[in-house]
Amino acid sequence: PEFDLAIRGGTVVTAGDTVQADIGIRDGRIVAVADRVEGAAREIDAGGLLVLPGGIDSHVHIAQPSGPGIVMADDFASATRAAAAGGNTCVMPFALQPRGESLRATVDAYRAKADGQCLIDAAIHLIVSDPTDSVLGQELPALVADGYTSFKVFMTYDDLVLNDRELLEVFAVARREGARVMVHAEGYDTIRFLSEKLERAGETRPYGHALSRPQTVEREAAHRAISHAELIDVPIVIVHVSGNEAMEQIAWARARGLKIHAETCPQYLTLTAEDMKGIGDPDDMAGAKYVCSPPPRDAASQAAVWSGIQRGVFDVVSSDHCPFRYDDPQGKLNPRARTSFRWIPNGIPGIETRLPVLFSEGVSKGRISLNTFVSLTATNHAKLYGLYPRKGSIAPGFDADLALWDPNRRETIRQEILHHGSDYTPWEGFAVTGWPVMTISRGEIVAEEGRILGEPGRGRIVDRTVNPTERRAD
Ligand code: DUC
Ligand code: ZN
Ligand code: ZN
Ligand code: ZN
Repeated sequence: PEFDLAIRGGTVVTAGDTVQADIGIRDGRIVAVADRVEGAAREIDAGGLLVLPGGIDSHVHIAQPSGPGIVMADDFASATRAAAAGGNTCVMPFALQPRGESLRATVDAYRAKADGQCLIDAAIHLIVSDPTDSVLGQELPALVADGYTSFKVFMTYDDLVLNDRELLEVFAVARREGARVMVHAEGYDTIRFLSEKLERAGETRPYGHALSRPQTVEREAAHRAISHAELIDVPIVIVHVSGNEAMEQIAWARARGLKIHAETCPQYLTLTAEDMKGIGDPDDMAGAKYVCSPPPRDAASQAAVWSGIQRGVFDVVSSDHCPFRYDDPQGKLNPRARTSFRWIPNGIPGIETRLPVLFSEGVSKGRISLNTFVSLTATNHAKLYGLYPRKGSIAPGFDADLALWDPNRRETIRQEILHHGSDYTPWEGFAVTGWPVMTISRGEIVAEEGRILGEPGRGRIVDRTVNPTERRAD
């Protein structure tokens, strides 16, 4: 047969188009998008379904070191299973450099953790925590050349924070090598000042986390990162933008002609700081289930972020999946967590719920078009991080990474239907309209109706190349 697989009768959606078409797949790639595709070894009837590019989640944390006594709830096997069940075909986790270690050793060890585990494809970002001369001068350039073309820097956390000088040095390397920098914009000193003040006042419950990181903390850091990016003349991505304050800085920067990209996440569209109060839950630590950074804000911020999505402020919506177990001494309820919010590990699971939550709240509720959904969840991730034109759209030559959606299916998100390693979901009981019913990775069905198919280890680690036009001399 001419094709290994044909997807027939569906509505094919890309960032630019919505058409009735069949898709022909051979050797894991899309080879035809046409009125009628015939002559396939196997056919899937997509009548009544949407056929979307598989989700790309360019901001997830998997098996990442998280401090003494704390263990992340997902390894590559469970994270990629959960991602596939949630309509994704590619995830981008971070290899985190512990201070004092070489980045190359970090990357090698992280790749070994992924080896033989992945159900779907993954591309690896770096986290630079120790920009020594050899990291800046040799390791980073060599790693970029080897396909690790993006790195994240942090403006807070004891073990990760870079000072302004260090941020500038890393930005300069990114400019020279054509790499993409992601910035966690929250100001370290202000958070310390507020945290200690809250602790002295006895405000140690999970909700103190929100009080310790108000929007000014995020806005100030966003402005500082933008100023550094302007000085170095390098584009940056401000990740996990939570509300209007940081958005205003981004709009201000763009009005100056600066290339600032932005990411937000479902938690900033659907959760609020109030959730960290754990109201209605007899367990007085329940608010810890929602502790993530930046913290979700309030209804006005949710509206601002929606408006930003509609106005094109945001390139991508990622999950920032950063899973810990709740009822676990190595997770949210570690022995120190009750003494202060400061010891609650920051992060929430969301790799499997990102797409259904955004589809339902965005597309089903009429806030965004299907095409915008595809841009925000797949195409722009691929473009921003060097996976395009291999992934992120539906056209001949692209990997056959697809998600078949039933736009009318009603589901209620519950922990018991999810595949992640966490023991809870922040979206427990959240009702959605629209659901991914089949996920296809390079032409192979990897998830169908919540069942996982396909062997762990079939997923590949994707190396990327920098766009030569992004490389610039000093
Ligand atoms: N930043 C992230 O990007 N993820 C989880 C925690 C954090 O601070
Ligand atoms: Zn972050
Ligand atoms: Zn952009
Ligand atoms: Zn993150």
